[in-house]
Amino acid sequence: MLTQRPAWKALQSHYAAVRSLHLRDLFANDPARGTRLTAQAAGLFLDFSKNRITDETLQLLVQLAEESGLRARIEAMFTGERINVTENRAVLHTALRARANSVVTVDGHNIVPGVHEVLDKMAAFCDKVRAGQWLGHTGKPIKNIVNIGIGGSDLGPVMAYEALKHYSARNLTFRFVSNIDGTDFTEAVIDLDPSETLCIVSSKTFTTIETMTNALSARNWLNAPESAVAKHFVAVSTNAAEVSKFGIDTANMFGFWDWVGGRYSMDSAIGLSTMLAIGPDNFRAMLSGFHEMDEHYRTAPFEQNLPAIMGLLGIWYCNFFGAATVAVLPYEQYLKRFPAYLQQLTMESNGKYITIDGEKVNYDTGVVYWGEPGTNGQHSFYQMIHQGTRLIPCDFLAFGQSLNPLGRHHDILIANVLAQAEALAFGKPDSPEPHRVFEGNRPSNMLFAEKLDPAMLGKLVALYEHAVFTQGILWNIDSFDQWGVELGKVLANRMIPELESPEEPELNHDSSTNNLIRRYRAARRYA
Ligand code: G6Q
Repeated sequence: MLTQRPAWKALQSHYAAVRSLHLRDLFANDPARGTRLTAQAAGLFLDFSKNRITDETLQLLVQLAEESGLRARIEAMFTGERINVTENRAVLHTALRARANSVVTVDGHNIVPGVHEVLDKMAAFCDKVRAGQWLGHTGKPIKNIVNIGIGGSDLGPVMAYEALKHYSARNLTFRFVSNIDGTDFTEAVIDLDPSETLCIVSSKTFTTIETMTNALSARNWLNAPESAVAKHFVAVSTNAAEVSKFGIDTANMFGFWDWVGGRYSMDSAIGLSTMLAIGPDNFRAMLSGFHEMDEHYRTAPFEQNLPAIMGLLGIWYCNFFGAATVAVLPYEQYLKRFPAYLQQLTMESNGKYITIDGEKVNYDTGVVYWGEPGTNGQHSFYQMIHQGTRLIPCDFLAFGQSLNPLGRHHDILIANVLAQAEALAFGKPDSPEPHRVFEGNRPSNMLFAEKLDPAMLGKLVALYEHAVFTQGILWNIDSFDQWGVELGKVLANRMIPELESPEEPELNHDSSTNNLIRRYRAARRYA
């Protein structure tokens, strides 16, 4: 049990001593702090000196990781052990970016050649579409790509498209449809010509109600004979039978495997829209970035290991300071969907109260991830981070170069992110008016890289994937299942006929749900 570990107990008494230390004093008494409490890997620099820690904190957190067997669990993940215990699956998103000559075995079979086969097939397809050689049923080249998917089959593709837009083919239009709300599909295609549009139906299972309903609406929108479907629909899935039932030629299906979790799949064939946007070479550069961070996580000592440090600091704030959230604040407009992407990665992975041994935890797990790009957030919720009553650790992300240099914009942007971290840490204690006092001592990480490119995006995503893994191991939970989303799905499916039935249905829910169903039926106006 986590709370019985010697390092945990040591951290508890250590916390009692550290909680009252102020970053002002920690910096004043230790001029080297700002350069010592840093780490770097693969061109990514992490300054974690503005955290409420001492060298001893880091050492105890690393000890906790060691007592929790983190090193062995990392190897277990990378080598394909079935560490997703509730689904009895291996967890091998790292194999998606393994070098072509490496060997990763699942059930005695090397899976790496299959990964590269799919990548090659994706590349050939993308080259054809990008060259204007993939023609729609009326002979027009494809100009628009619509990715239809939800959850892990949407958030990664949307985030990556936005993040790497600078590198994308601007003659192609990309849209993403996820929500079952008909407005999502309607607005996504409102200005598109179906005869110039390719739909990617992205669904691991090919049974997800939102995706299949949107795919059917897209099929109707195409408004063309059955023979046209193969030219306008491709699938990314593990379920060939359902793909061909839909009418998609399985020659135009891009596969992946049950050892790729949805929220860990943006670098599998689920990234087909990303590859269409940025091209196969850039996609491969992104995979190399992922791989570099994988290697760093697997080999670097925890004291210098970026994902381990970030994961452990998360534990420090969650379990000792009682922080309930982390704000992710990218000072890079192209990363505007990064916080939303991280919400799924972190919260679906670690929002769990049952351990892998089937027991209820007696400590907190998982925190709320949220954020907006800077500087926009500064003009809204930063107030609470600076002067609120709650502790909100922040991850700032900043880059040395703008992808769109424009006058003084980038210097002003970077001055703001550095100033925010400084203000949060050191505050302004000496104002005569209480409302102008900034207590400071509000912790943050600063991630800094030269510029955002495909490889760097891969590194950033892998960094958070492995930070999440680190926490999941210490919390002793299964970071790779998602049973918590099942109940709502079952109940909704049961309710659909009650909403749609022409006769008044007999309702056996609670009185609130019954009443709301009756209200909806009365308000329902469309056919
Ligand atoms: C992610 C989850 C979930 C999943 C979606 C879509 O880890 O498993 O978000 O990605 O429910 O599932 P399909 O790809 O099967 O449609």
